[in-house]
Amino acid sequence: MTAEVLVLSTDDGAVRTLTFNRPAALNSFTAAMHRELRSALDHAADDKSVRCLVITGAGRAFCAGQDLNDTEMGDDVGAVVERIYKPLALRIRSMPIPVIAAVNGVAAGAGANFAFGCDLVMAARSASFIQAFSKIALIPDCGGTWLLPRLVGRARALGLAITGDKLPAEEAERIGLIWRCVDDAVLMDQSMALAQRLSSMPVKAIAATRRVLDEAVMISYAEALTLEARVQAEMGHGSDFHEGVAAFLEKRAAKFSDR
Ligand code: T3D
Repeated sequence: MTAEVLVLSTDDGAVRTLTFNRPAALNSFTAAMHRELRSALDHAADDKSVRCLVITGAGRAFCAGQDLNDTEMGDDVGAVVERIYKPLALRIRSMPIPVIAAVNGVAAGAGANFAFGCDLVMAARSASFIQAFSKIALIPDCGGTWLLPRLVGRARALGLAITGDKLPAEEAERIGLIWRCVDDAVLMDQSMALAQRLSSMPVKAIAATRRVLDEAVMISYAEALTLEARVQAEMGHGSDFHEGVAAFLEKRAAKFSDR
């Protein structure tokens, strides 16, 4: 008997799509699914032909967070967060390429915060986001405590985390928690169109933009300006910068290749 693939991977040009594939359990994370996801993310990061990643879920959910039935994880919740969710949150935030979460249905617990850790979140109109942690006497993890207040401010972050109420995708877009809410029927087409567009952009500069924005919220204005100068120097030495300027001056489309 062949084992079921828990994270499907397909390529379309320079765009790789990863699909969580445990629909019967709303794509909740088991230890086995974590192993496949981590391996798939590492492969996408290492594969120079991949220039944008889309992550979505099979069936009616994006991801319902930790699988609460999975015995392989063990009882030590803190150890699971340290060993699994912390590296996952760091991995997604340090990908060398842009990452789009195409949220096709409910995203709960670590499933929601994993999506918020992606660079752009596209969500189907029927999708929703739930900070399910408080319902089981936990705190938001997978980066939620850091991401939520930065995305929507302390009042909304605390409200969402304390109540664990379901936040519809339209409302998530309205309060700035996600990039776009679109009709269910066009979620994948629009996510793929965005991914194709990003894959032809200077992805190294996109990844650097994410890194500097994340660092800038924790340092002073003067330090942020110094950081900008340092990273801009790095970008200025890239062949993408020279190609972008040359393409502009020659009135042609740029062909970016740095990663
Ligand atoms: O070690 C650690 O735990 C630390 C790490 C923590 C990170 C976390 O993510 S903690 C948060 C864990 N997630 C949750 O608490 C969410 C639990 N799920 C729900 O609250 C609901 O399922 C949803 C609101 C997401 C969706 O509700 P609904 O009514 O649309 O679907 P449902 O009927 O509840 O679920 C459908 C099936 O999926 C059902 O199985 P069944 O009865 O058909 O065999 C349900 O048990 C299963 N399922 C959904 N979420 C999970 C799950 N099974 C295991 N774990 C889940 N998280």
